[in-house]
Amino acid sequence: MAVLCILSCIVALAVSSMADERTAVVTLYRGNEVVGNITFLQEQDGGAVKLSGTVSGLTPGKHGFHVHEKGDIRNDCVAAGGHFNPEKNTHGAPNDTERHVGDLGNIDAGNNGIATINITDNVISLRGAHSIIGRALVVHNGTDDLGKAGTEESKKTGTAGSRVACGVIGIHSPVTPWERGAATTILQSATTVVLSVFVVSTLM
Ligand SMILES: [Cu+2]
Ligand SMILES: [Zn+2]
Repeated sequence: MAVLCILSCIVALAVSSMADERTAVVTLYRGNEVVGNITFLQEQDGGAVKLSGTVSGLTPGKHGFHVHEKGDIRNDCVAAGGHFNPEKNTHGAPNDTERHVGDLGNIDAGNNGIATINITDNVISLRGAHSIIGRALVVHNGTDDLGKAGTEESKKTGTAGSRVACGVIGIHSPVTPWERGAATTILQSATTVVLSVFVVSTLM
């Protein structure tokens, strides 16, 4: 019976952690041209989000990289509005305690104009109040000064200049509805445990 219980718990844990994993995706455009693709992975609720992908066609060097508040990329990304800032903080670096949720710092393009993105961030999320789903990812022409230049503009935008590429962050997986009530989630977990006990006992 103890073995049965351990086995079913392992199955239940595996199933529920798989159910918690979410991925989002963004295709970045410069005008009509696709210049980048970035994937966002959040393995569990409240966990860090890992960004991976590339952006091409950039001038060599650092480029400001933020989540902006609106999923509207018209007018060369200007319609995306300001940095996603639900906590009404001042602009900062990714590792600062005082930062916009959307502040992802800079990406660095090589001499070939390609930036490889490999970022882990603990503030953006694929769920809840910090969810970036449906908002815009923007790459700037200039370097984000991370709010340290001592000007009003620096504390607001990082003085990163014009917007050279952007795209709307969307759901990739799972394809089932992402926002459910807590009751549904608890019911689902309970169903998973009951089902796995049933499956394991059938197997034995
Ligand atoms: Cu920006
Ligand atoms: Zn900001």
